[in-house]
Amino acid sequence: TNNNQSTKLMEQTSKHPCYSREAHHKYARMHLPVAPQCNIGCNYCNRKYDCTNESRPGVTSQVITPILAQQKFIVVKEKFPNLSVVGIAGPGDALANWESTREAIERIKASNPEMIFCLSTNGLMLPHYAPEIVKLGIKHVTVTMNTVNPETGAKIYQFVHYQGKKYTGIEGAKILLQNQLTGIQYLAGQGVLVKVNIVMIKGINDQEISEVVKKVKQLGAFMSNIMPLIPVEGTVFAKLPSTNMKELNQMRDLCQIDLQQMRHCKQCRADAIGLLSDDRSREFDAVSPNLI
Ligand code: CLF
Ligand code: SF4
Repeated sequence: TNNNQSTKLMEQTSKHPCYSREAHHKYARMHLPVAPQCNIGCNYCNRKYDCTNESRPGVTSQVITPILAQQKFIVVKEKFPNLSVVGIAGPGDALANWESTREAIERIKASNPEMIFCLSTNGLMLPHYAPEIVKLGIKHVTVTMNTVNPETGAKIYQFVHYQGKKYTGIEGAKILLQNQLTGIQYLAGQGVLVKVNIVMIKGINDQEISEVVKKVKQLGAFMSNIMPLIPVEGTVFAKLPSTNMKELNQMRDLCQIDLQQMRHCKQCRADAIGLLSDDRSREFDAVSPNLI
């Protein structure tokens, strides 16, 4: 029944270290870095594959196949009896590599139906894959959405690759925005708990964040997660100031009036393993040595 389903979802969510603050000291998550490609160009992104010291989204030691991901999962689950979530968060976009993302989830799900599966995406391909996401039983999806204004989007996204074409500027930003909005609304309507990640970029989108939060609340989002820009060498935004904790928390407090805020995000690597505050991924590098 619907009631049983929602009780089960609440139980699951209470064990999700990102969706539940109480869970994050108790339950571990594992990211499967099976998604190397991306279909947009964010001005803050610099994906790396061989970095062992950095901890931020987009960084992973290696990209692995779905079969290797399954093998790695078995090893990790042995070590972490408290593993509750298997997530796909890049190092590119989960949906720009849909075949690999789906295969990795299907493989693990077949023998571990109790696992919570989680996806993180820029949302561009949601109108195409959201029905499949729902059919796979995925109930936790994160969409990174930084603005509801295509002019601001044009400052954040260098390009948007969509249906075989490359779009830039406002044109690209509009396509991305439209698909994010359509996707969030569809997923929320299907009972998926959508978390919206927002990168707070001083002087670029920091004045519009509450507008983003209001909009996604209206579409049925479950919570939002405002994260500070990490200025990375070699990116367009390398020289921008980082947002400090005070500014970040003020923005979260303001947005909390509209929507539940995540406040314990650790801006994880694409291959992170363990508790949010204790990444143990380096210990498992040898498990899957094959690069693809
Ligand atoms: Fe991973 Fe993201 Fe799922 Fe969590 S991370 S795909 S929702 S299982 Fe969590 Fe890491 Fe922050 Fe992401 S702390 S970067 S919010
Ligand atoms: Fe990088 Fe993610 Fe943006 Fe793609 S969506 S360019 S992987 S930050």
